[in-house]
Amino acid sequence: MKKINLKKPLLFLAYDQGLEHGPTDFNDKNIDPKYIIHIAKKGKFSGIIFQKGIAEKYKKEIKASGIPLIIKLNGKTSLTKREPLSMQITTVNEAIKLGASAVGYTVYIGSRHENRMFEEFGKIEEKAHAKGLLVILWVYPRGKSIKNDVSKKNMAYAARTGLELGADIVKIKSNGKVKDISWAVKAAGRTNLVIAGGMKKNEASFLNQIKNIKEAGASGVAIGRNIWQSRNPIKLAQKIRSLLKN
Ligand code: FBP
Repeated sequence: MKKINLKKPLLFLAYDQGLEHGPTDFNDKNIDPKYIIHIAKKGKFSGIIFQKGIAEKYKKEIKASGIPLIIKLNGKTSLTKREPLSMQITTVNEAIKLGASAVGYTVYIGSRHENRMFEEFGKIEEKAHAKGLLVILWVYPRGKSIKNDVSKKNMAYAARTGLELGADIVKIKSNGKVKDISWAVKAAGRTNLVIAGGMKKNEASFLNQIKNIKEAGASGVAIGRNIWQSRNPIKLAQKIRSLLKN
């Protein structure tokens, strides 16, 4: 099991979109998990995020890359239009068998079903920590009651939820404003805060967003589409890493 160093800037490569969005995000190149593993290795990512199926089928390549593996334990498709609910698909033990260094879980705060996800996550967090794994919590305000998921208030609420629920790293969406991210960093306390990428943007505005994330004091980013939809993902990863270090 490769360790994730929480003292260094965090740059995670997310690739659970095949389930969350369907293959609609992909082209001929990035539909292949081998290409993503190659990017993670050459781009020196802090970790790569997969659902268990890809982790099982590409175990050999993941191991050879030497990049820490994060297994997402829950997930859902985008086909249901009900109040958001994402339930557990696999277990901490299975993640360990697959060689994971950390497990990931999404909660939708504000959803009618948030308590079910909290309950499930609570058990996962205890088990993962008992077995020495890091725990990464995606916290996305979502559902009928949420008017603006990236308001200053909701970003800080998401960040604080990560601390309150025992995550080592909390992943939130952001409005890109330094002062709002910085308030969310404070709200997360000793939980490391990373920012999600979102839809593909032009490189200059994406890199500007990374500068703001760094200036706000966040621990890093966990991004997918902006990397593997880029024409030159490895070069882009280098640019992001150097901005996060400065
Ligand atoms: P992106 O950088 O591609 O936005 O990925 C980040 C992420 O959190 C993924 O892990 C996840 O699949 C996706 O966003 C979910 O986003 P949403 O629920 O908004 O569709």
